[in-house]
Amino acid sequence: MKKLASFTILTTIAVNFANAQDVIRVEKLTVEEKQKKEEVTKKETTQEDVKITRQIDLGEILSGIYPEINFMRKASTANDINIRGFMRDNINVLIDGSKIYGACPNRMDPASFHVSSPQIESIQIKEGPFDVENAGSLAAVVNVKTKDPKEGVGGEIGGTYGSFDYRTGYIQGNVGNKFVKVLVGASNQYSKPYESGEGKKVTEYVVYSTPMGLGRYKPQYINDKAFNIDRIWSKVLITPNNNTELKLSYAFENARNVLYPALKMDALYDRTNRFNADFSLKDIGLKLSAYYNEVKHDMRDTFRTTSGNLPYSMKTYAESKMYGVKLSKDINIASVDTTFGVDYYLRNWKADNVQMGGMNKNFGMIPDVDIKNVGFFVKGVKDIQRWTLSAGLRFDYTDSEADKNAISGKNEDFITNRLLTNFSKTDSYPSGYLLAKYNIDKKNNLYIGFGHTVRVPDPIERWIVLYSSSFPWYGNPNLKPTKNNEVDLGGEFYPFNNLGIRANIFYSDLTDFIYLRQYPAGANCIGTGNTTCTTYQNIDAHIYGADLNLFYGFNEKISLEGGVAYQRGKKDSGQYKDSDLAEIPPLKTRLAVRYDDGKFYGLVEGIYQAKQSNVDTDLKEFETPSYFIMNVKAGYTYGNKLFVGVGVDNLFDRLYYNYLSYVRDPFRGISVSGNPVKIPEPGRFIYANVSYRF
Ligand SMILES: [Cu+2]
Repeated sequence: MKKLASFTILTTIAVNFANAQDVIRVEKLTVEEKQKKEEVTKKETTQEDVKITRQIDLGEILSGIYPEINFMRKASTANDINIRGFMRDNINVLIDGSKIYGACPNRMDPASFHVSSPQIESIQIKEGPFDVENAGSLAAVVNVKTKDPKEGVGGEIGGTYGSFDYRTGYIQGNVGNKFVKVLVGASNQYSKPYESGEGKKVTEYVVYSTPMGLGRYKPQYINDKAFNIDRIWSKVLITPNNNTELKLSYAFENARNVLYPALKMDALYDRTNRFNADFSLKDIGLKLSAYYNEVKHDMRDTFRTTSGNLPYSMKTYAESKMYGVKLSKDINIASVDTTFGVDYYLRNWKADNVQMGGMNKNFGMIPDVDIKNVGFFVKGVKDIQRWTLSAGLRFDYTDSEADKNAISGKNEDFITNRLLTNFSKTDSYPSGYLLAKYNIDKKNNLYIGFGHTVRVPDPIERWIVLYSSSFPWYGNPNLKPTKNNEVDLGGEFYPFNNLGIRANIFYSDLTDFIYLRQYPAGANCIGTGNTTCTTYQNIDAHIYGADLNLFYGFNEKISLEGGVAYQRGKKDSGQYKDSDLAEIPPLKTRLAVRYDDGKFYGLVEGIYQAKQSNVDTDLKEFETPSYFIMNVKAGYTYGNKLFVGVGVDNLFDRLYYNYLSYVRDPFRGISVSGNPVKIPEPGRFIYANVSYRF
């Protein structure tokens, strides 16, 4: 029982990953901890090991562990993460501390898509408004840390084979001595479109009405590729002495033929280059990092009937670029562990759209927008008897500018109709938090925290322009940044040595929340008749919720894990008929029994998600029924070198839908009946993982 107590009490959910010894650690840091000193306790209570999964994408993996995390289903991969009801730029997703943004205006390539599981060392999730080290962490921050090279010579080769011709393969090698270490890896991930629980290909659900008739996949693409992704990555670690560290990394990703049944186009390619440089002097707590990343994205309706005999009828080409630097320094002032920092980033985003096979050139769909941000932050942690007190403060200055001259063709109508009058905007704002944790004893604790966070409107929300005769879509340059005032309360409790409970509740009061606004065409928009215009508005809203996770150890080998989360969102201002906020996932629960003796591993889990009837009918959201599915998995580790795992997701082959299974306006496909085209989740999915370390 002693082993159990010092073990990952609450939440060791070994979802499978490639290698028994080489799992991905997922850490949830709800409360700011005193650095270093409390590291050990933190890991005990908040770490999840991801051991065996289909490894399809981060959204699915995280949503399988934490009930308060959900994902938006648009394709077989590349799912967007939703944390406690917050999505898109309302949460910050970082790779090695660097900001990265997808290029696609329809979020085909969210930040979390630009890193794959064999590259990942650990994932840190901080829910709530408690991050001042990064600009724009409105409601949560997720930092994906990639693997560092190690000393010695070694490597790993592995792969997954599964239903619907899903296959991944990867190899990575490592060589290094005390002074310099190098890691290089490569992978491929491929799949055909999956089948739902009723045995239909996901591509067959795509039947939507278009002005020309019906839009669907051409017969030859119904069972062709769903995605084919190549990745390479490399990292060099130089340590001239124990105190100094220089890390340089580069990664490339080429995703081809990614089908997005929930959208009207598919990605022909999505190419990413990521560079990171990190320098640190440990004795004086100095860190300097710089990064650059770029994504080039080409999407078309080539695989759909809407393209007819043309190579495509509509196409968008988009590019996103990020440049960033950050300098931080740890100082102990009057026994308070303090960190000061300054950071800068430049985010550039542009997109051009063409329609009618190239006849209508809607250039400047995202008009070459630059967002430049400078931020200063300070944070500190101090222990006073049983209390751990922490606080952070940040100040940001942001300059956002669009290039009016990038807008041409029919898109100029938005300028002539005076819907877009303003092409530059500056915002400056403070943010910060206060947290108090009361340590009842070594393990039991309670905390309360308050945070005020801000995020600037993204380039789409302020400046997108997309001419269309039926759904013109344009940004609102006068949008104000969204402000979140949030209170979080929670704790960790161990009533018995073998029972752990972690619970959190939060209430988020949102001012100037950025929300879609739709209205019929008229004097205030382009188009006539049945045209619906889509833009953005600031509204006041609130989101609240709770989650609870528990762990019970029957003995050292068998344990029970349970989790439940609920969140609700309401509008408080703006012109609305329906006060429910869109895209808020319903109640989700998870219960699992696990066996783990170090060699054999087995897990049976049940996931239930309730019906969602709190939908925003103003944005034409629809109710989604509840579902219950079961997953099983088992693995065996041989001699610490070979790992073999097998799993079956959705064991009973249920047909079910994630509530976030269709795109809210303006880009969704509407079926002939007028309902949105919803994308079902995969049916029974059988897979096997093998990995070997050398
Ligand atoms: Cu796209």
